[in-house]
Amino acid sequence: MKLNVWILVLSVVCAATLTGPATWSEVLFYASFDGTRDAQAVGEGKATLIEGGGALTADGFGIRGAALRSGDEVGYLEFSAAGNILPEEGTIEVWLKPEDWSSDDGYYHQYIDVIGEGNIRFQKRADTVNVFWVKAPKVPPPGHFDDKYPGITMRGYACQQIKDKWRQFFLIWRVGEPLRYYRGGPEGKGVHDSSNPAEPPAPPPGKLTAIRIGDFGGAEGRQAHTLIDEVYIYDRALTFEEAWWANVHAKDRQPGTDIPTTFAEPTAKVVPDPANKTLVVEIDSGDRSGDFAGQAHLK
Ligand SMILES: [Ca+2]
Repeated sequence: MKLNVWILVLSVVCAATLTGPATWSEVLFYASFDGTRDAQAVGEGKATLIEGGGALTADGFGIRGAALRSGDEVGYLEFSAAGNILPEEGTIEVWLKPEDWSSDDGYYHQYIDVIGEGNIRFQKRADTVNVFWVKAPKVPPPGHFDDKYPGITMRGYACQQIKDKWRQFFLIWRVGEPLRYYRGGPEGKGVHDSSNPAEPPAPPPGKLTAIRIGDFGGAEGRQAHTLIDEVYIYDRALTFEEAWWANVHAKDRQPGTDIPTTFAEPTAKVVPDPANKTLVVEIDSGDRSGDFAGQAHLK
């Protein structure tokens, strides 16, 4: 009886955490590359073909359906930034698979480059390091990921791109806060947080004009190709738990839609722990903004 009371009380507390104002909004931009290089977008999302504009793979060669094949002599895609990305805050979610190279190939690979007055960029450096940065207008590009000066925040991460392996990346920025960087694999087992909370806060990048997606920026002599699929740009900085959900459901979510508001329902269950002669009440508040979950032990 006492146990039931506890469950009831805890459940009420958990439900109460979900009654705040909803902040969910929408996906600003989505490209599946399933039969088209155009994107589904709220802004001016049509692809502008640059240098050939990439090619579409056969259906089934993407992480889901077909993918964009980009790289040397194939080109990349350019989309308008108008309405498709917000400079102040957002998340870019993208799957990448090196077709014919691995991280130690000695070349730059520029995958996402949002250009304008400032810059939001995700690339692999020649020295195998992945870099994600947000740069203010009129600030020079960094020469190394360890460079620290006003107007730019960035982070270098051990690049784990391996030939023929899909990897998912979440590039998350909010002006005034450190960048966040999560990555996951095709097994759908969630994401790893490779962020560094000690990084300087992201500067305002100013007006952004174009979103470039592909594999470009390599030096002369590079012969590299990369498959790209399921590109989402959100109007907000995703939480770790939202990114986790997006990885787990990469292949079965409704295409182009936001993470469901119900993805984190509150739960409470009682689990016997005979070894310790204890009942454990496992609580998950469902609050994915603060990551509250815990256990209450009743003896
Ligand atoms: Ca696809």
